[in-house]
Amino acid sequence: MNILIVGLDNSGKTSIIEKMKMQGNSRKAGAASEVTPTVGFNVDEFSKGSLSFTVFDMSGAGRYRNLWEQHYREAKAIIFVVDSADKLRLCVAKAGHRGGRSPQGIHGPRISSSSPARLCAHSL
Ligand SMILES: Nc1nc2c(ncn2[C@@H]2O[C@H](COP(=O)(O)OP(=O)(O)OP(=O)(O)O)[C@@H](O)[C@H]2O)c(=O)[nH]1
Ligand SMILES: [Mg+2]
Repeated sequence: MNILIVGLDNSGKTSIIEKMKMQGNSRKAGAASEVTPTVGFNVDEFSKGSLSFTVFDMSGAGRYRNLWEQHYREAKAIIFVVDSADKLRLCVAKAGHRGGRSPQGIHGPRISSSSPARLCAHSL
């Protein structure tokens, strides 16, 4: 099952995944201070009981945001991470998570009540 994690750069997507790795203890995970901006995207595998997840951690940097929409169709769930402490860019994130194309190059998933997409507010 593919899970897509998107959101603005520096919103904490990779940090959340690193914490999940530490909890699962599946393999050595980087400490928060070791997390660097993602180039393109990273792929990680997780399992819980009989369920296996393939997590696509997408870069939020402007030049890589066009990669998000290439993965929407195959994603079983989409998580849009927002840094709730980044008040200046909350409106940019809002435009992005509602879908469509924004001037900032965010091609967000269309979120509706029947959509698997979910919003995650991450506070720094
Ligand atoms: N203090 C604090 N810092 C955090 C927390 N989560 C992430 N950070 C820091 O925020 C910065 C950005 O985190 P990333 O996880 O790289 O953000 P990202 O969304 O993956 O960014 P891109 O890969 O560029 O899209 C890093 O320096 C992290 O150490 C948190 O809960 N608390
Ligand atoms: Mg990242």
